[in-house]
Formats: sequence, C-alpha cells, structure tokens
Amino acid sequence: AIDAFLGKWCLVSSEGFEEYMKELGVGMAMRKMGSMAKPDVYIIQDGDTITMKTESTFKTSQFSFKLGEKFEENTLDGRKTQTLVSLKDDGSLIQEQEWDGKKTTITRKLVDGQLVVECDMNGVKCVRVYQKA
Ligand code: DKA
Repeated sequence: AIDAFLGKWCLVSSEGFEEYMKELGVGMAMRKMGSMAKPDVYIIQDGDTITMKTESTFKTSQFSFKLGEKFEENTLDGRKTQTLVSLKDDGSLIQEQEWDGKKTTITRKLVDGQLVVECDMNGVKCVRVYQKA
C-alpha cells in the first residue's frame, strides 16, 4: 500500500543529480539551483488521489494523480510530460514520464524508514535519500 510513503520528507543526501538533470536537458542556471536545493517532499492521500508536493527555497510545485492512470504533469524544470505512477508488487512506486519521444523513470522505495528516490534517464542514474520529518 501507499500508506508508508505518506507524510513529510526532507532531503538528506543526493548523488548524481547534476548529471541526471543534464541528461534531462535542464539548463545550467536551473541545474545550479536544483543542486543546491534541499527540498521537503509531502506525499498526501485524499481518497484515491495522491499528491506529491515539493517545497524548496528555489521552487515549489505539486502534482496529483491516481495510481495506474496517465496524466499530464508539469515538472519542476518545465517539461510537460505524460506521466504514469504505479505501485509494484515489491512495494516500490514507479513514476514514468514521457515527453518529446523521451522517457525517464523515477522509482521511490522505503529502505530502513527512509525514502530512496532513484532517477534514470538513458542509463544516467541519480539517488536521492529523504528522511521522515
Ligand atoms: C526528487 O524528488 C527528484 C525528482 C526529479 C526532479 C527532476 C527535475 C528537477 C529540476 C530542478 O528528489
């Protein structure tokens, strides 16, 4: 279930994010801000709608979705993607974004009470770890 993902999470570590943003096509100025940001992520459930809100001094944005239903997402870096979020049998939450014939996958899982976010674009991977607030 999604229950264990719900709540407020604070970024505690980040590896490979700059390279991942570069592979996404994020410009230099925004990559700089993205690298410095220590966002708080809120994962909220209201019925069968889930909202993920990312809050930082740099930028705040949110998106809402239902598991297994494609939606249009406006990403933090300004992409407009067709996004599908699904919950896998092993408990991980997979977010697949497609735009301009490109694709990236963001996998979220709970490891030792921490939220581990793994991003992959063309094999360029990044790992960001969040702690429960
Ligand atoms: C996270 O939740 C990372 C999610 C990926 C964001 C990609 C674009 C960011 C551009 C500033 O920690």
